[in-house]
Amino acid sequence: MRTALTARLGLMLGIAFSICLVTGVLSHFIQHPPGGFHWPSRPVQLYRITQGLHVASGLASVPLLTAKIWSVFPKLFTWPPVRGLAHGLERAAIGLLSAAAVFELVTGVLNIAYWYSLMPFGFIGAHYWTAWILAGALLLHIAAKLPLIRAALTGPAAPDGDTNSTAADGGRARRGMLTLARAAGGGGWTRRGVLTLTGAAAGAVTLATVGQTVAPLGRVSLLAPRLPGVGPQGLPVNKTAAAAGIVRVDESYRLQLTGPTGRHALSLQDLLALPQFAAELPIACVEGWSASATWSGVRVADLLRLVGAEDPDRPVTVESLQQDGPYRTSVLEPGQARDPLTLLALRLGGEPLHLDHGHPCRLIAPNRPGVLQTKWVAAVIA
Ligand SMILES: Nc1nc2c(c(=O)[nH]1)N[C@H]1C(S)=C(S)[C@@H](COP(=O)(O)O)O[C@H]1N2
Ligand SMILES: [Mo]
Repeated sequence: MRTALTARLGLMLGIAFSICLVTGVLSHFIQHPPGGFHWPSRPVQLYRITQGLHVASGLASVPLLTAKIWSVFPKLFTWPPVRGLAHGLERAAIGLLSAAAVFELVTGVLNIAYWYSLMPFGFIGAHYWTAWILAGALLLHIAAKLPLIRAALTGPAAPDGDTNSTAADGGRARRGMLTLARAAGGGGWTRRGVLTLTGAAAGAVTLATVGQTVAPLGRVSLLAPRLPGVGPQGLPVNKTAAAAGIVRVDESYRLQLTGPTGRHALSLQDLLALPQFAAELPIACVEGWSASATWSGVRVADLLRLVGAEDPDRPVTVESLQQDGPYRTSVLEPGQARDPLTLLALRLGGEPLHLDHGHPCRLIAPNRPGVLQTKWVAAVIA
């Protein structure tokens, strides 16, 4: 039963990893766009969905990977460890695959939990490049095991699960493996039992965390570090004003607006005197949570018109009062900058912005990662 079990777990894990890879690479490209890559400003909720899938599929993979490694555990001790070049390469790919998979899941969970102190390396680069190593090793592994996988998923269930053993395995390896398989807990467990338990564990992990994005499930999401609705003005805060070094914003505040036909320095009163628009838009944080809110303020497109930046190909840079830190500036693609829902928000839920949410004003745009929704905006440059 073991090979069939391993193949089924592998299939589930392959699906979860594929969703995780595609949504993760997409998120990376949106934040670090390679030449020629464009991300539209609609549908409004698209990034929220892709990033929610990234986090959910990654977390559901934790019990799947645990069960998969458990199911092949005895094979780690087969003898001899390497039988020729092809077999040696195949085993090296499995070693790389397991190490990369464990690394991705551990760093992903640490990221969601904000435990950066446990990662003495750049999280973004390490998590991104290891994903490609994982994808490569996974393809090699699937190619090497294809005949076996096909037999295990389609053929009749083998009574003892050693369809993997060929005559070349030799009696000793085979007996050793079977003994270890039983010792490692293989005996007494049916395939259905293990699959049910693993599925239940994956479901429990999902329920315990998905509330950080799906608000009605917040009550059962005991493991979610952030919940929609919890925070100042009913919205979580990712970086507080104090953490960003913003102590106080006073009457002397001016938004510096720069474009082809000139510069303006706008006070908060000036901004409030411009036409105000409302938009229901989510903050979709790459660290796993998302929450929708009602924002109102000035359209960025209207500000651009004030300084002659109507040119639809002109990108826009937004800078924060924050002095340093990777997220003190962000760039709006030309189309996103001119979307009527893209606001310099002055209000949240009808009240002036809380300092932690970016008072006196913050960027909020549709279909955009949270890290690019710059708070405490000091300058808009087109
Ligand atoms: N200036 C500045 N803006 C920022 C950040 C930051 O560190 N500095 N963090 C971003 C991140 S990671 C997120 S998820 C959102 C969260 O907005 P909120 O704290 O108002 O919910 O703000 C973004 N804006
Ligand atoms: Mo974020």
